[in-house]
Amino acid sequence: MKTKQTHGFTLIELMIVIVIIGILAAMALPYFLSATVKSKQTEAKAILKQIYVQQEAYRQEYDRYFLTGVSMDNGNPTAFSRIAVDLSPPARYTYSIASADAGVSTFVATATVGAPGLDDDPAPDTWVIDQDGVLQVTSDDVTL
Ligand SMILES: [Ca+2]
Repeated sequence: MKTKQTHGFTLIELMIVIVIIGILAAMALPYFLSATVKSKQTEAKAILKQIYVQQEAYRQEYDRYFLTGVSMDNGNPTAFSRIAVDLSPPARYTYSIASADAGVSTFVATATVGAPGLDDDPAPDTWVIDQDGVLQVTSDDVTL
């Protein structure tokens, strides 16, 4: 004699699984978004470190740091080619170099992201590196 068996899941069981998956996805999404923003920040960190290394080389030769009043961005990717730092568009950040003493012994290179921030909010993301190679974030789009 054959008995009739039911296979598969009931609608209630499927609904419970869908709700659990939804809760897990909602919990993971903020971590995923901050991880993508952090990965986008690697552009600024890498180029600022490159600027620092090339500034030290420039200073060895000319006894001062390289300065220009021009920013390096997608519209002007070769503004820093004098110190062999070029931008390959599309870049997310705009880079500038300033000094408190006309480049004699100090400089600060700044990378600022354009609107609308890295994660599509209006928060800016700004990194700086100085003549001592100290790299810091002054406005972090991950936490803003
Ligand atoms: Ca943000």
